[in-house]
Amino acid sequence: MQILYGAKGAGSVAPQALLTHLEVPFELKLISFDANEHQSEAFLAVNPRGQIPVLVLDDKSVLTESLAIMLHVADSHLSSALIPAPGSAERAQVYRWMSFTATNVYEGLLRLLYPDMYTTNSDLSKVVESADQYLNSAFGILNQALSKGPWLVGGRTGVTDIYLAMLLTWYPDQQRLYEVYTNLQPSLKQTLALEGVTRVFEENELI
Ligand SMILES: N[C@@H](CCC(=O)N[C@@H](CS)C(=O)NCC(=O)O)C(=O)O
Repeated sequence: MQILYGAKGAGSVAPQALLTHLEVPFELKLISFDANEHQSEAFLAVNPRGQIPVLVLDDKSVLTESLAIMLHVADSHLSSALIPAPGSAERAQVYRWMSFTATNVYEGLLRLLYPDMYTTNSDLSKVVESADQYLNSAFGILNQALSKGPWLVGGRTGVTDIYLAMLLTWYPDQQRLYEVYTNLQPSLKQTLALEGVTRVFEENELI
């Protein structure tokens, strides 16, 4: 059985929601950042980067990086219609928006929420300020992309939307986020309507 290493409310939520929605059997192994388990010898042997999520596949190979995990799981269930066919123009858009959200939104949120990781200066305010600007620019672009309907690709909710939903719920000022970028909340709601997804987000206390 596949093993998903994760932490409550953290980057494992999107893979957990995807696997749950697809009814893929998996074991969830939660690690505690408070107890520094991500820096333990045992966990570093799994992911030397000391980060979650990690998916250990049935053949025991280790897959790190949330983007890779999401695409691999969706690819393994092409009939679910959560990801368009390889080589199609729509699949290209999945690559575009998964990369965009992983590199702009995920990374921007890490800077916003954990500014101490990005500076040696005791004044964290500049890191926070620039991260917020960076994120808002990305949210504006996503808001525009969602103007045609509450999904990023292909006229239906898919793997990119599940990934985005996790990231949206991390932004500290949820009220402002959805007031300013009015297409984001309809996208989140559509994604939460997928079977099993609301339960995972609730268990992780993201909603
Ligand atoms: N690029 C990685 C980022 C993963 C990441 O930053 N995970 C966080 C939790 S959301 C983590 O494990 N942080 C612990 C650390 O960086 O020491 C991915 O997309 O999977």
